[in-house]
Amino acid sequence: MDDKFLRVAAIHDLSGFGRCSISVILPVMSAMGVQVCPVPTAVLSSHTGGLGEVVVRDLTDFIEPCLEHYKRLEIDFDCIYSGFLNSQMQIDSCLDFYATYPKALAVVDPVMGDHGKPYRTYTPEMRERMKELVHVADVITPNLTEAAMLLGTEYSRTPMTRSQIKSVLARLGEMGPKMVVITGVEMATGEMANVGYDKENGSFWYVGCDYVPVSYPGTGDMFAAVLTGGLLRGDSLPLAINRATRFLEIAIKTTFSYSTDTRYGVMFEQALPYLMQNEILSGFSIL
Ligand code: PXL
Repeated sequence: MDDKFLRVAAIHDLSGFGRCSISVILPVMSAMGVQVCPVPTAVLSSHTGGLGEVVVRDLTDFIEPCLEHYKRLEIDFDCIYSGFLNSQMQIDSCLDFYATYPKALAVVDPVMGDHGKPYRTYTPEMRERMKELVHVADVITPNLTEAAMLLGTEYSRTPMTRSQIKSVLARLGEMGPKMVVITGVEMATGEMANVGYDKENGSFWYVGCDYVPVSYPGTGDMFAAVLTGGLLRGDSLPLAINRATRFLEIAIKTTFSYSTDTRYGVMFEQALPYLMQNEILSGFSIL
């Protein structure tokens, strides 16, 4: 009976304070009617974005036995979704998860950095090996920093033309995934956008969003969670990007209106009912 409903294994960290990773993925996907089974890669007192000395407990030795337990239970997953990883060995464990459930939607959020810089804990070896996860993924959701790391190009803050971002999407598609979504792209027109590429039908998509002059941690996690929930519920790629973009826009603008400390993350809790409406959207266009 329970198997009729959508179930996701989310291989990500659990950060207590600051609204990122499992702390946002769980409520967001639950609101979308999707069951999340967290597979924590580490437990942290907060995210690592400027909140001082963080208390961390690595869980590298937890992931593989966790997978073994799920195999013994003979439960199935509709999606395996990996995000923030805490060691190189965890990349092997993620590869094992993807290989064990070949029919599941393989979502890889290649969390590695932001604003042109790698996160402190992401070693050059881990960044190199992230390509192995991208290779087996159905869907990847890098920001522009992560896209540059994957492609081995220089990160540039210069706004992009439509043809430039299409080329980035297509080159990431050549690395393996069927769908590529890049978040937080500043366009030469001055607009901010999230863009996508569906390799199977060769389509490129554009969803613009209102610019807010601050940046919050965890927005990439929240975006990937809504996108994944949407795809699992049957959204086309542009519909899912549109849904994730609108949700983030509501949550970010609400937060900005309160002038809170940006390190505390996005006040998305009041916006969760939006995800329950399963509204049909049309705010996307061809890229
Ligand atoms: O949102 C990405 C993320 C996830 N997990 C941890 C982080 C960050 C970004 O800073 O520190 C622990």
